[in-house]
Amino acid sequence: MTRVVVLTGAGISAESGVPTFRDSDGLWEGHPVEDVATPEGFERDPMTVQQFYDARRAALETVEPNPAHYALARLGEALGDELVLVTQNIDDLHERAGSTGVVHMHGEAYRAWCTECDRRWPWRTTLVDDPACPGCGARALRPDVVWFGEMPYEMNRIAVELARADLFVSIGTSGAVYPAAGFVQQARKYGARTLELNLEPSEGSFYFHEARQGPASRLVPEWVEDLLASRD
Ligand code: BJW
Repeated sequence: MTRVVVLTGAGISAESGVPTFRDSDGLWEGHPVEDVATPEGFERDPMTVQQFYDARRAALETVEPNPAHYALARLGEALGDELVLVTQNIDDLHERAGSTGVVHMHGEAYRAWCTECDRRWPWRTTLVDDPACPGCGARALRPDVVWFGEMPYEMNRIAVELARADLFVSIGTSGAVYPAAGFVQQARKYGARTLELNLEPSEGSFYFHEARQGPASRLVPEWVEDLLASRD
């Protein structure tokens, strides 16, 4: 039995047309990241941040999963509970490709969080118009995503899975953001083999036993085929 933990980042959705975060100009679709992905930025200018997430939520309606998402769904079908798929992405492309039980450690674009009653709701429309919370009626909804300085979701579960993993695979992430960037070291400490699949070497590439460079739409299906063939 091989227990596999896969971590995905923005690079896996890039070929579907979802922009990554760290382009060469250091801006995130024209916004400095600290203006739109920190609680302080939201406090300072909630309308800009809500508009930014409303636009990204709407843009997700126009994109489709790519062969990398489908390959991971196929792997999930074959491995069942032996695969844990953790994503930093807030899009739902893994689910649309057929993956189940995806751990969204940085939250989800299609969810809203009421900071008044602390309940979370499926949300597909806009938040910039300050709608009332369906539970308590307060006008205190924000995107249910994890900003800098906030605690990512399901960290205890992820730590347990990294400690049990035989194989840790990181796909399409720059390794610039913690705690996800530290998962490779956690997994290695407990004896997992580690593999990076990324367009270019990430910031933490040297922590991996092996790093392959190329587009996720090619590398991920190839790796999945190899892994499934080795189990036959
Ligand atoms: C392709 C490709 C293709 C392209 N095929 N590949 C100093 C030192 C260490 C840590 C800190 C520090 N100061 C502060 C911190 C902590 C901070 C942090 O890491 N800051 C860094 C800037 C240093 N982290 C936090 O605050 C986190 N919370 C926290 O630490 O709580 C305390 C804690 C401690 C210990 C345990 C538990 C908790 C919270 C981080 C929240 C990040 N939030 C965001 C926004 C989410 C919502 C949204 O989407 O809007 O998450 S920021 C953004 O970055 C987003 C992403 O998930 C995240 C990572 O980005 P990702 O996915 O790696 O994308 P890119 O663009 O960076 O890279 C894409 C890669 O794909 C590139 O390498 C390309 O080459 C590649 N690629 N096309 C394959 N076709």
